[in-house]
Amino acid sequence: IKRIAEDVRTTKEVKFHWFPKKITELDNCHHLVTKFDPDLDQDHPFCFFTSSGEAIPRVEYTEEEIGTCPNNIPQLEDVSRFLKEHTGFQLRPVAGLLSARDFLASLAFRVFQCTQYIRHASSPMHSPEPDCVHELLGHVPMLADRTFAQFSQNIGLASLGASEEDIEKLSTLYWFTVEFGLCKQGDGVKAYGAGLLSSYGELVHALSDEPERREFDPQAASVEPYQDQNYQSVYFVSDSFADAKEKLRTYVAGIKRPFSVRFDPYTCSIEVLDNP
Ligand code: NLE
Ligand code: FE2
Repeated sequence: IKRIAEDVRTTKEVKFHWFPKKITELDNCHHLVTKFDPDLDQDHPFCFFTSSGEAIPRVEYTEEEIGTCPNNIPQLEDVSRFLKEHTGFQLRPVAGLLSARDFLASLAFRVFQCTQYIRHASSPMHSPEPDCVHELLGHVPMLADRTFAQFSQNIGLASLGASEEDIEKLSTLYWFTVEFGLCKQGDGVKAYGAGLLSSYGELVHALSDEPERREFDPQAASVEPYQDQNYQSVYFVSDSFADAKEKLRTYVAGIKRPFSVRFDPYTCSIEVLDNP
């Protein structure tokens, strides 16, 4: 195995998509697909991506916004510090929905790009777009679990330099696990997907008799059509996080890339290795 050149090309001149190799290069990974609708009475400027190391600016939420959550809305900076102590994941603020490639790339560095605005008080039970209720009630508790954190990072690592087609599959896989996954626990089935944990409406639906529930299979989940405006009609059920991680490993091994990647936790950077 030898290290390959900085511009990441193989000797056969196969080109592939640029990807960040250092955590600071995530500053180039904040391309928004949609922006939060600014007509929802926003007088605080929600911040965009900040360079690594900078504290996440605090937001003063209005009384109506605080009323959507009980008591208070935690600040991303405080939550990020907590998470970093537990699994090394940290949060970065982002102003809307990111491109799948950019979002997944950040996971490779254990960075979770997180919205800071809150859904409108008139629809607390479900929001089609991510907001801080979704991030804080849905993603953050899960990212504090070691196995789950590793699972999330592994999806990110698999996405680096991947083809458009594989990015689409990996983000669909992410959708049916990290966002809308179910998992067996004892004799029951529980939700672990963030989109369920932050939406009381969909949580009840997911565990009712209405939708179809299938055993988790990454190959199938990566091509299953999904619903991003309404409740899902299909959910995938994992045996355990460890089992999901194992299945993901097999799936990822089947993705063709002319190189392999390894995360170096000492430098928070990606080592790119030529395939033997
Ligand atoms: N539907 C979720 C919620 O209401 O919190 C958000 C999903 C974001 C992908
Ligand atoms: Fe999410």
